Amino acid sequence: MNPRAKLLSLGTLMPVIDQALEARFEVLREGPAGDLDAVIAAHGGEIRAIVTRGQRRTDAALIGRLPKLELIANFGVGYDTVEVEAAAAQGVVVTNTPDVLNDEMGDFTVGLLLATVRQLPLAERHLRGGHWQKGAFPLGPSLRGRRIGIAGMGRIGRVIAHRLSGFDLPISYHARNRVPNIDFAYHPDLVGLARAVDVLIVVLPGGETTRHAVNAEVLAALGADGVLINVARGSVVDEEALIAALRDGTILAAGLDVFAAEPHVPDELGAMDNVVLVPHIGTATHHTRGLMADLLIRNVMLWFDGAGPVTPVAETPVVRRG
Ligand code: 8YV
Repeated sequence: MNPRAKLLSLGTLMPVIDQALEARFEVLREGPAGDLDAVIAAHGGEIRAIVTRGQRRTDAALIGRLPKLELIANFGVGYDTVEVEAAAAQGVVVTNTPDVLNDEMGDFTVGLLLATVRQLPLAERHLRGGHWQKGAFPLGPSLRGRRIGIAGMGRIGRVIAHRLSGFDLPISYHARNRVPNIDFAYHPDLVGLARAVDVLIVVLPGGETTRHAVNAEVLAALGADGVLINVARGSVVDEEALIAALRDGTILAAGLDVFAAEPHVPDELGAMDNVVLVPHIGTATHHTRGLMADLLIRNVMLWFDGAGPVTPVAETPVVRRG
């Protein structure tokens, strides 16, 4: 019997993924302190796939130490922690888990928007803290009359826009290019979009090209009644500038699922009442994480069956194997 192919599993994956992979592969893992050197020294020449959920970077240095690497399977649609250029240069295919999470992200984003604008967590704290008996929760902001802006009109952005179309509010968007076959107003630059709306929903992909795309200028353009919702990546927003904008009233409020240095969340944000903070849970349901797990497993299995991956990313060409 042929020895099992060696696969490197980075970070904590769902048990269903671990079980499926262990049934077919020799699964190697980082040391207890996240130390990879020992495992690479022992097996680096034979590792043929990496599976990761992006808790640590799969960078050029790591990829370069694995000469037999063929596949990097990323758990998540965003693969900003995988250095795709280095993978492509070495002929390694990268896969992600697109589409199966679009509806969940649409639902979640609407929820976070409403929670932020209608101050639901603050109202709940008011009730649980026993303050209702002493006085009604004060009147607060509304979604009524607002103009919605969506930064990023990819698959998730389009689902969010579709969901919000039922809210009878004008929707406009910014993306690198105008998206065909949609009716929403297009803004070629983000500052222009921020100036035109009162709610800015960020669904841009992460990575260097979008780093701090939402900066002090964008926040100033969003304005004193403005609400920022970030369900994309913490890196897309200049967190320091956001903290300053929330503190000095440059914008009204923010709802954040993602942060610059997760799981660290700046104390300043935690101390503010005009922010809703949740721990990167956009896709965190049994239903959707199950679909993401299935897709990741299928990508790995089909690759090693010689049938090619299901969802390779655009940057890495699929080399059909003989
Ligand atoms: C997950 C995500 O939280 O799909 C993504 O890009 O950010 C989320 O679905 C993450 O990938 C799993 O840790």
